[in-house]
Amino acid sequence: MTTADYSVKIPNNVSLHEDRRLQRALESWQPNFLDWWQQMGPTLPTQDVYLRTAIDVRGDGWAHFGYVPMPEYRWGIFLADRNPDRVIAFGQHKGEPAWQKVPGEYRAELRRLIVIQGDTEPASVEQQRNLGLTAPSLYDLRNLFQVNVEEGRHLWAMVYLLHAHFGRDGREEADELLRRNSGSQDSPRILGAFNEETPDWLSFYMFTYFTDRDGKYQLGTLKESAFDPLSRTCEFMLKEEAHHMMVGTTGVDRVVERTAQVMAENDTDDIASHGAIPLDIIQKYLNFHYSVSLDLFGGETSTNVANYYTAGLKGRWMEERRKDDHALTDDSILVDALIDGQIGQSEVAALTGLNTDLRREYIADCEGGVKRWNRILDSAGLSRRLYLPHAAFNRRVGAFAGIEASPSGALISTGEWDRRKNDWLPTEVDKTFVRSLMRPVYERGKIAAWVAPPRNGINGQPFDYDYVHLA
Ligand code: BYC
Repeated sequence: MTTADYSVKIPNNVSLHEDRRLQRALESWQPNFLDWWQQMGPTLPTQDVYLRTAIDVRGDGWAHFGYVPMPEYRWGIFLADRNPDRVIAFGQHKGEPAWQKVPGEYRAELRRLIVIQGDTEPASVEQQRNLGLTAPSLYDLRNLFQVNVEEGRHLWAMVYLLHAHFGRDGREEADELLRRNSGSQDSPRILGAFNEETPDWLSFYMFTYFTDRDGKYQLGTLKESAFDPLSRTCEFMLKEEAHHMMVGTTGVDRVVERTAQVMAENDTDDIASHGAIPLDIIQKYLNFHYSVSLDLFGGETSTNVANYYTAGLKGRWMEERRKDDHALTDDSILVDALIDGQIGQSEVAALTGLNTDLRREYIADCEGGVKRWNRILDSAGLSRRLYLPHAAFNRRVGAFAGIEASPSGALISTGEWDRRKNDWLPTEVDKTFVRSLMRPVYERGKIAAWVAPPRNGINGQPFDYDYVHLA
């Protein structure tokens, strides 16, 4: 079944009505979710928003556009089509049929992976809840809300798995996903980056570029999972994720474009007084979001990831395209490490280095963004360039958690870090300046002065379309 049934309380393409117990359990979670959305979701009141809703997982069905009052958005459960012949592609169960049920021996690990994934989704909605109050255009406002409702749906995706496959402890975990909150002292979100603030739109574009991109890569590895319902859920989530990538990539493009334009027009780097964001501040935001996102991949070496892989729970990015034995028991990999107190590399078993493997794929992808942004600077006739800081810079997880390094990768003392970190990471003054530019522009076809308009609208609509009707 691919078409979603929208005549029921919880739209779904998983024949929920055939399992009354599960249906009732999810229906009793639903009001808690809606309460959470009411309390922790977007704060700007709206009448309706031009949103995409999935009605079918195939063809164009997943991208059905129309005006929707936000509280009436139909969050549902959608899994990509099942391939009845699917076999496990890696690890010790390679070649066996994919699992439709959770094997008892892997229950705790699978639950942990699903909970960590699920925890990030509502966290990002919480982080972004006030951004509507300062949206630079109706187009951006609509994109923000699209990202928010889809993160809400991704939470539903994980909660469905917890309810359907993990019994009572799954239901308890689903409740906990609504209880933890981003930045909370008592019950914070699980991963570091999801407790940081997203207080302005430059942070939002950087977050959707760098942190959502971690989501793309992690979902890509879970899509390989031997546990077929997880794989099918992630496959569908990845389709929606592409829009979030677009928001980040073109968002940073547009900030850089406007900055470059104002720099070129005024022949100066010092453009704050002209109402645009100086390149130095853009670089500092990039340094911050990139480094906290690198932390999301876990340690350079990890026995957790080795066990996940061997068990078939979490694969590699593009597992099936890799030309090796998909077991990796005899292979090795060079990973970043501290060697005699110096930044270097060491050779470890390929299995324990799998977080590094994924992080490398991610870094190569991030380099694509920097190239784009530098092309924009180049076309404006400017010689300045943006760059990705070294992997050892500002790390709190993994091999470099205990040391300090400059963006170019020089090992430095804590004293030097304290003296120089304001040159590399956004300061309170930088953040206050960026916030001072964040005044809402809600008029059709208008845009704030610190960001260029997009090249294309949404779903073939023009930029000046009335994407959002405010309350
Ligand atoms: N913060 O063995 P290690 C997304 C913990 S984003 C705090 O190296 P492992 C999205 C770790 O849990 C994608 N703690 O880690 C984006 C472990 O704890 P225990 C989210 C951290 O397990 C934007 C200990 O440190 N999905 O979808 O190999 C908007 C030792 O670590 C952090 C996933 O992450 C951290 N950054 O790898 C919306 C996929 N890093 O076991 C959505 C599921 C590590 O000692 N998660 N720790 O208590 C995983 O695959 C893995 O758990 C991790 C960590 C990649 C997160």
